[in-house]
Amino acid sequence: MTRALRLFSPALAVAGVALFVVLSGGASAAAVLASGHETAASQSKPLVTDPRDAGGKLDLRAAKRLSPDARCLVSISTWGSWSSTILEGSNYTPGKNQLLVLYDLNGDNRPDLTGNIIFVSNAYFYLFIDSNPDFAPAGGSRTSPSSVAVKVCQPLFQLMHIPRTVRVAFESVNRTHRDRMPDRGWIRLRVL
Ligand SMILES: [Ca+2]
Ligand SMILES: [Ca+2]
Repeated sequence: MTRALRLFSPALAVAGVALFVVLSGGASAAAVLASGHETAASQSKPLVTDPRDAGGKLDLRAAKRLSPDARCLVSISTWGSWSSTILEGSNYTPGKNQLLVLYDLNGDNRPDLTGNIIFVSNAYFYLFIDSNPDFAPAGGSRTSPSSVAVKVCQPLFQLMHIPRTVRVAFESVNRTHRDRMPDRGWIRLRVL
């Protein structure tokens, strides 16, 4: 994990330039993108859909971008309804059930950052990155009994080089049930 390199720090500027070079060449990763490049016209349809393949309460169904702005407000929906308390945790630390946003920043098909969507209290959901207080949490809210919306790209504003596009995937853990959406590959989101 080299997340420290991507946080803004003048002393790490040289390392950041190296990362920028890596980010600029993601040709091999483009071949495995799940749903092609996002366009303004596609924002009314889901970014990705997923079958009823995992069981449990957090069986992922679809993700849809709700806003074209740089914070990337995305709703994540499941096949069944669930209580917000199922994602209860504390600040930065998830409970035993998890709803995750994975970020591949450099195109190597491995997550560079992991966001946990955690129910904190009342109606408040937050997206916390890697249990790391250096990333300010992004807000979220329920959009239906079977969905939650979070500002997926907002934490990336704290990176030294904000990517123009980012590859994301979603994962859930509910008891023994695990799901990934898409099952393989990534969804490309336009940030800037
Ligand atoms: Ca599923
Ligand atoms: Ca799946």
